[in-house]
Order: sequence, then C-alpha cells, then structure tokens
Amino acid sequence: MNLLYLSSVDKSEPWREALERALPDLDFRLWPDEIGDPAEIDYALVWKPPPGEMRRYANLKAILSLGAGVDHLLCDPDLPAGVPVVRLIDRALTQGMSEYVLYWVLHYHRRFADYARLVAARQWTNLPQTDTRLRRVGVLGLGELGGDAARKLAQLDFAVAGWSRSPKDLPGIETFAGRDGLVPFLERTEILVCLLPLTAETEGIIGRETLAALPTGAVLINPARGGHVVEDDLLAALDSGHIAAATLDVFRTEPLPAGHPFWDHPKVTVTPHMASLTVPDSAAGWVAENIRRVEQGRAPLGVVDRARGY
Ligand code: NDP
Ligand code: OXD
Repeated sequence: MNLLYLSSVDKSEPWREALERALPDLDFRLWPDEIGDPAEIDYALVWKPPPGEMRRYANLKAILSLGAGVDHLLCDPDLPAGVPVVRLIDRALTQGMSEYVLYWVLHYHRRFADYARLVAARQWTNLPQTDTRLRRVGVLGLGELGGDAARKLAQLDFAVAGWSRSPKDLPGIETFAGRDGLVPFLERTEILVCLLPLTAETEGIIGRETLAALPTGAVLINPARGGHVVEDDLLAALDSGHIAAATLDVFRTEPLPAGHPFWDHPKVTVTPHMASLTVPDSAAGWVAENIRRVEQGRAPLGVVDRARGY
C-alpha cells in the first residue's frame, strides 16, 4: 500500500521512519517529488494540502490529518466526497496541549507577569493570592484536548467549567452545553481557554458579545484556531480594560504578519502555533492502526463528521 505524505510544516523523515517500522509493507511517498502515479495512492497523510490536491488521487481510501484539527481539510470545496477524513488523536499531542493550558492558567492565576514587572522595577512586593478553589477557569470545548485540560485543571483544584455542544457529565467539572449554556458559562469564567474546533458554528465565537459576558478582568487563552477570535473585538476589550490579558497561539493569518497589533500589545502574549506539536514517534501508532483497520475492511477511528465540521 502507498501513502502520500504532504506537509510544509512537519518534517517527513521521522514520519517515514516511524511508519515504515510500524507497517513494513508501506511505500512512503513524499509530495511532490515521489508521488508516482496518483492513482496508486491509497492514503494521504497531510497538513494543509493545496485546495483541490486531494481530488487528484482517484483511489484514496482515507485522508489522514497530521493534526487534531481538520479545518485545513474541510475548507477545500473539492475534497473528494466519500473518502473518510480522519483526525489525529494522540496521547503526546493531548499531553502537550494540557501542558500549554496549565502553564498559562498558572501564569495568570499566580500573577507572574505582574511579579515580573515589579521585579524589573526592583520592587519587593507581595500581591494578594487567590485560593485555587475559587479561581474559575472555563474551557470552551470538552473533546480530546479540552476534556483532558479541564480534568487536569480540576486535579490541581481549580474551579473548572466546560462548554460543549452536547451535554456532559464529568466528575469535578461544572458543565454547560449549547447556545443557551454559553452566557452562564462565560459569566462565571475568569480564565477562558478555547479548545473548540473551527467550524461554521464556532467561527468568530470569541467576539464582542462573548467577551462582554466575561467578568471584568478576565483573561483569554486561545490555542485552538485564530478564526475563533474577532481580532478587533478582542483588541477593543483589551484596550478598554474589560479583558485583562490574552495569550494567543493561533491567528487568522499565520505566521502573524509583521505589523499586526498583537505582536507589541502590552496585554497580549503571542506564541507561534506551538501549543502542542505532533510527535511522529507517538502519533504514528494512531496512523498505522487506522491504515491496518482500513486494510482489514474496518472503519478507521476518529472519522470526522463533515456536516458537523469536526
Ligand atoms: P474534539 O473534536 O475532540 O473536541 C471538540 C469539542 O468542541 C467537543 O467537546 C465539542 O462538543 C465541542 N464543540 C464543537 N462544536 C461546538 C459548538 N458549536 N458548540 C459547543 N461546543 C462545540 O477536538 P480536539 O479536542 O481534538 O481539538 C480541538 C481543537 O484544538 C482542534 O480542532 C484544533 O483546532 C486545536 N488544536 C490546536 C493545536 C495547537 O498547537 N495550537 C494543537 C492541536 C489542536 P461535543 O463534545 O458535544 O461534540
Ligand atoms: C492541530 C494543530 O490541529 O497543530 O493539531 O493545530
């Protein structure tokens, strides 16, 4: 069986080695030089393929995403219908995201930026410390990543709530669901973490109304997608003081353009889409298992519902 690897971000060699170890019969072909006959390609393992590219491979059995998000695939109007699109679910990817979320929640909870400013001014001062159990963190999205981050925050004793499309019952986490649950969820949230997929329903969800529903002084951590944030609304909320700070890992345009106001904004921390990077040695197990399943005539795991968008 033949697999086409296409990514301008992830290096191919670690994937080639890990997949050839896991699947000795696999012919790993690197896009664009090693494609060969497009009709021979069985699997495409991809990150942000050019629009229309997947349509060239007439006999694809599955399109496997190199990342958890699949918006980079579903945005292609020519994505072949009937070919399963499979997202990435991987322990190391989930762990990496939870580390990012815990780091920034602790950063804001313990006021490390305020301390850095004081220390820079040679001031030896203590600031009031909030009891962790009273610190209200809210996670938008309770899937693989949001669910894990919410659980780990609850284990640290934060007052955690989560919001999802369908109702959930998660021990130690206050849950809210659907459009009706959004405002009550926001009203009790001091640190908002976004781990939603980017879909038609979630595009621009962090805009004026959402930000206004948060309590004054709330902070935002967004490692999901830039398209979730209405940038001008966030800048206005930061400048008015309603939102105290934001850490943003993802942007509507990536890399973030040189002149973008987020770069220098005193209340914004930018990270370069690194909240959690795919670790080939770990994630190859998921990809190999899905290829085995398809070869055995079984449905792959993690198939995306195209109508839902995730
Ligand atoms: P999942 O599909 O596992 O979870 C999505 C969650 O969002 C689910 O709980 C789902 O609800 C909820 N949701 C979806 N649509 C809505 C809606 N309209 N209203 C309310 N809740 C909704 O995704 P993952 O956790 O695996 O990944 C989340 C995102 O994280 C990815 O799509 C990607 O964009 C981003 N990501 C970013 C990375 C980075 O480095 N910056 C790395 C990896 C991922 P329900 O449970 O009811 O279905
Ligand atoms: C992903 C990402 O979706 O890295 O995995 O953004």
